[in-house]
Amino acid sequence: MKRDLVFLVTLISLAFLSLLRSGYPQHIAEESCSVQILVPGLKGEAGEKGEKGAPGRPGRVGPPGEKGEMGDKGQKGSIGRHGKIGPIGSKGEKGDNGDIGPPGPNGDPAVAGVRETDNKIYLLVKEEKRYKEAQLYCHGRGGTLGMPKDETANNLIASYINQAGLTRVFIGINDLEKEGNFVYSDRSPMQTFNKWRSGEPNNAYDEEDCVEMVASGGWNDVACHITMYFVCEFDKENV
Ligand code: GN1
Ligand code: CA
Ligand code: CA
Repeated sequence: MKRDLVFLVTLISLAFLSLLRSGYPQHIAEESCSVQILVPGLKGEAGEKGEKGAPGRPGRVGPPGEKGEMGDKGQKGSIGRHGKIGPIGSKGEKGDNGDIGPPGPNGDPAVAGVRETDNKIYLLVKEEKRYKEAQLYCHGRGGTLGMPKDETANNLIASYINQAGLTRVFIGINDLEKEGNFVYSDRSPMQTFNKWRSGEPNNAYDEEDCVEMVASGGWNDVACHITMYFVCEFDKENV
């Protein structure tokens, strides 16, 4: 087959060459045209063996081999980095009670116990205050400055301040609104009962509108701006 193709190509080439040699196609008719047919000769004898060729290209990658036997155990690696923090654990059981702590501090030293009657509580406050501040202190705790309205109440307050070793305290009586018109700090008017010391109230220096009780239980009008300890009074109903 291949040989037939070579033969045909040779034939066409020869015809083409003769055309070229004879010039333009119109001259073809004027010249004699001879076509030689080439026939392949007999196969020659085998040549000498050639030299060894250059090494061929690498072949394709072969299929994976069979798994080999397990090698020896490797050496232990170094310690890795810290891992991430894990989730919060569940709440543990309640622990045992701790030891008993040391005793706490003493109570307010300014408050020296209380005294009471059937319907009143009296509280001696050992903090020096002016009359107005003392009254505010008692009001802030739901009471008033002490208002002795009879012998019993007056005696109770007097013994209270004596037992505390005091000589004077503010009580809830004043003539702040009208000079000479003494009223209790609940604004109730002075009744027949009073414990004015002899010569009091004298409004000394024309500036005495508040009242103190001295250790004897007697009363004296004093300036409201001086400071001293005081007694508060509370109704048991309100406590
Ligand atoms: C006191 O300061 P003196 O002794 O004149 C007292 C007055 C009394 C008076 C009675 C701040 O006045 O209230 O009426 O004694 N003043 C004070 O003698 O305590
Ligand atoms: Ca006065
Ligand atoms: Ca006085």
